[in-house]
Amino acid sequence: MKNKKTVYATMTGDLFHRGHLEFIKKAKALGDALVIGLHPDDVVKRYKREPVIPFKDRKKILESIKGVTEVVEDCMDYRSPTMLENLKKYKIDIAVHGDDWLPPLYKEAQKKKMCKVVQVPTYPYITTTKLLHEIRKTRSLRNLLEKKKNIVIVSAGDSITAKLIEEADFDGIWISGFEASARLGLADNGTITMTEMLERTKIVTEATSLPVMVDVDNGYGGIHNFIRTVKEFEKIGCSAVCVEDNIFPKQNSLWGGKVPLLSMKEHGAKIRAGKDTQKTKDFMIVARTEALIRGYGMAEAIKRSKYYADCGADMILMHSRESTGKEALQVPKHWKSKVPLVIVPTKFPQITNKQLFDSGYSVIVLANQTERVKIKAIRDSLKIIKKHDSVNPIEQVLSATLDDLRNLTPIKETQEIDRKYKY
Ligand code: SPV
Ligand code: MG
Repeated sequence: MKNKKTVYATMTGDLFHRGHLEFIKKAKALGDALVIGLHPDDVVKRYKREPVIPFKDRKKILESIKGVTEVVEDCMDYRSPTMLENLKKYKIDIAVHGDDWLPPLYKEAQKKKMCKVVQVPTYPYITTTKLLHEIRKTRSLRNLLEKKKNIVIVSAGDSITAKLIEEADFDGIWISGFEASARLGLADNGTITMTEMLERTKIVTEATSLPVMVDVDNGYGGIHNFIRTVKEFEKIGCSAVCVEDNIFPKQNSLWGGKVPLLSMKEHGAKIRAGKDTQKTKDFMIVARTEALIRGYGMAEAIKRSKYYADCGADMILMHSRESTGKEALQVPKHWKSKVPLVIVPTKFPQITNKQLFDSGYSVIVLANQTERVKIKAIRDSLKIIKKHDSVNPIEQVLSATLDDLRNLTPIKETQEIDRKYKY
């Protein structure tokens, strides 16, 4: 009994797959008994995401795997039982972890000489994150809307922001024409081209598995331009495009007074053409009217939206900038159709998402907050660096770590490829 070795491995074990199985085999081969320290749901949520499979089911699955002696709760160091408590309690000889990285608690156990720490090669072909990525790729905004009534999508124009939005568990991504134009040094007045938006959108669709809705302004011209827009954005895996009834050149909706709008019939024709063009049934066209923004009144906004819905629009956005939010909250009361309503609450941030959903909206677009917080953070940081003539003060507080930045690149995937194609 004395010479028997007990091995300990921590695990999330979510969406059990071949990688877990291979890891368990390798861990068991190191000793005679294998204790799995399984992370409860609240713990997983703190360092990763809400697990798909609840703790008690993950535990049952693991207990039924050959080679697993016991499955115990391991709360890392968030609460008891901590990993280090378990190492003592179960008289662990060897703690085992994949060789992709070593968590700080394993390092601590090693340092305190609580047990031996061994790293085994990770199975390179699958991870739960990859599985989720694949599943979500097939998850369209349309599917999501059927399952979940209240959707919040957030703007991203680069892969880091997109990944952070996914990490923060939002439902989807908005590619903002305003932001994209600003990044190119352009005003939001239709100067940006369709291909420039497409390039930026590709980066985001590659980086995340969330549904992506693209602000395609007025479709970059007439019907033919919009047909091409629908073809191109659907091809790269977008879930939806949002097209507004602005004439060319457009003006940003958040400023300026009454300007002429495209005729309702012409915008409707664009939508019909777009719907006839899309290849998959899941792709959505959001028809946006600027009638409220440009002072044409609620009746005109409703009339136009009804017409656009009759032309096949999958969702309606009656854009509002009235700063008390009353106008926006009124819109659903006037909307008798089942076609879902989208809202962009930029100018009335005091109205909560709950209030907007309760009033009848289905989709909330947070159209530029991620970009605006960056501006402020960069500006503040630069002031501090200038003042102290050193980066040290921001390293301590404001800055993400280098590892943080590196982990927002596909570093693991790159390592897997290097391993797979070793020559
Ligand atoms: C955008 O984000 O580009 C939008 C929303 O279209 S707004 O800026 O309010 O027009
Ligand atoms: Mg826009």
